[in-house]
Amino acid sequence: MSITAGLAGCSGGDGDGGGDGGGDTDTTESGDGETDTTEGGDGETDTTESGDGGSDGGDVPAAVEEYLSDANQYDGSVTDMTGSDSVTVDVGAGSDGFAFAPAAVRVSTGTEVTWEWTGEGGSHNVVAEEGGDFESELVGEEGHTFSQTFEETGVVTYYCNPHRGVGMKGAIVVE
Ligand SMILES: [Cu+2]
Repeated sequence: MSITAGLAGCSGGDGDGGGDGGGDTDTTESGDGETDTTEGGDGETDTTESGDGGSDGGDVPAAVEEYLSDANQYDGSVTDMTGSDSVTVDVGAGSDGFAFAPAAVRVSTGTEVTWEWTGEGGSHNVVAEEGGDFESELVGEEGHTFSQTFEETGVVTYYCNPHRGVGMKGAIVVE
């Protein structure tokens, strides 16, 4: 019972409202039980909804959240690119060219990620911080590319060496 109540509380306003209603009509407790069963159905709907919400924001690994807290072009979400064989990340994005875009991407294992230089913001490189071991050339020309294929699940964080201090950082979530 207490576990169910806890879950209902987590699912938000709907759960609370249902709980209150049940409390008012305590006299017919068996009736409440049936109502609760119905609410369980609602709960499933809520679970689906919170799952969607999770993909948008709640699913961001803490390591990504923390690493990108001061990153340019990071809006708090991880761009879902799972299911794509190849994914492109711009190098030199944003108004000043000191950003990776998207700053955070979610990919499936075996995905080839290609960083593509925009030519903006001077010379950049792509250097693994944690979860990977790679370092690209330091170049500024538009159209330069650097690719890595990620075979293992986990979080890979990386940065541009010259612009790390101004927030040119990114992350890849491999799942
Ligand atoms: Cu840079």
